[in-house]
Amino acid sequence: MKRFQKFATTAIMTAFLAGFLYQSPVEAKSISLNYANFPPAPTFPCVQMEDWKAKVETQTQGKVRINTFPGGTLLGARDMMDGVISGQADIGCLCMAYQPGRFLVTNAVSLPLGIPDSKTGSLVLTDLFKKENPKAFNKVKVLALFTTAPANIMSRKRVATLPDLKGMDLRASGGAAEILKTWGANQIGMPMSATPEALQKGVIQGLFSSLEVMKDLKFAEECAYVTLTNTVVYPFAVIMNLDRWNALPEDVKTVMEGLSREQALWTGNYMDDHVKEAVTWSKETHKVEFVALDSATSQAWNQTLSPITDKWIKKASAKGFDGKNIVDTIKTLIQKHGKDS
Ligand code: DTR
Repeated sequence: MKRFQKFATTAIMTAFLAGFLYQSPVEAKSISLNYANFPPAPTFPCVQMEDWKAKVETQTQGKVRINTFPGGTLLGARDMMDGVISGQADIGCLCMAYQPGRFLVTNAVSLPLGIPDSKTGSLVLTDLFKKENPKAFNKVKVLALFTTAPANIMSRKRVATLPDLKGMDLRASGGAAEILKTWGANQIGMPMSATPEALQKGVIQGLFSSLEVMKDLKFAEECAYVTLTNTVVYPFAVIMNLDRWNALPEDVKTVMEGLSREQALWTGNYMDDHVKEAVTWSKETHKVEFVALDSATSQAWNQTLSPITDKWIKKASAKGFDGKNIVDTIKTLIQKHGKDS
């Protein structure tokens, strides 16, 4: 009996140890990363996040698992950069317009320079970043960059002239905010995630942004009018904590780096198609009126904007950047990528 007990104890111990030491190959190598996003799940930054996640998980054959946190559940819009630097999240989605002073160089794509769509904007931003390698991103790894489609006015009241805009409480951030101020609106800054409530409560009468939110955030229910200005884009970055990046195996880094340009293109195309879909949906479902400015009016509106770029060049130069060169680079890149479309 004693002998049997000894045998059983040894067998159990061996099984326990084997279980302890053995992990399936996938488990042994599995890397888990938390990805924070600030707006709700149906919006384009979260759609991009899910696409990136699926591609990373497939291309690393399950070696990496990405846990996604939409809707500000892990980090809010303005906490994104510092939250990723400090490791509260491993990866985060950053809208640079919410901190225009901090991301001066990359926010230059928000100047009124005529970026025609999200695909062009995303490729321009990706190439600008590669060329300038801005210091503002020294403490993170940048995994992907993209922009929205150009901004238009979504409002409760019809806007067809500059006097219509005078004093209207409209929400915009960064470069787009400068434009609204120039046109005489009462610009109010807040992240997109705070906008649905502000609109419902009447704190704002509309917003200036890309039009996919008419559908994704149901702004078509509140804004009966859209004035087509097709003015500026908002730049975004997917950023990763530097220690977590440095600790990744080389093959995983290669997969993520390989997705950088692909994501600029994918997101650009997704956004441009989705804007068209949102416009059709808004007209059909909510009878939204789309106000097109005639060419003389649109020229007059655009003419008011040229001092914005000059002012930005002066500001950037005062901070030690070659502002004129950055603007010229963006113009050249718009020509280059605008032709690819
Ligand atoms: N236009 C910026 C960025 C933006 C456009 N669409 C979305 C959707 C969700 C979050 C941000 C954005 C803005 O208005 O904030």
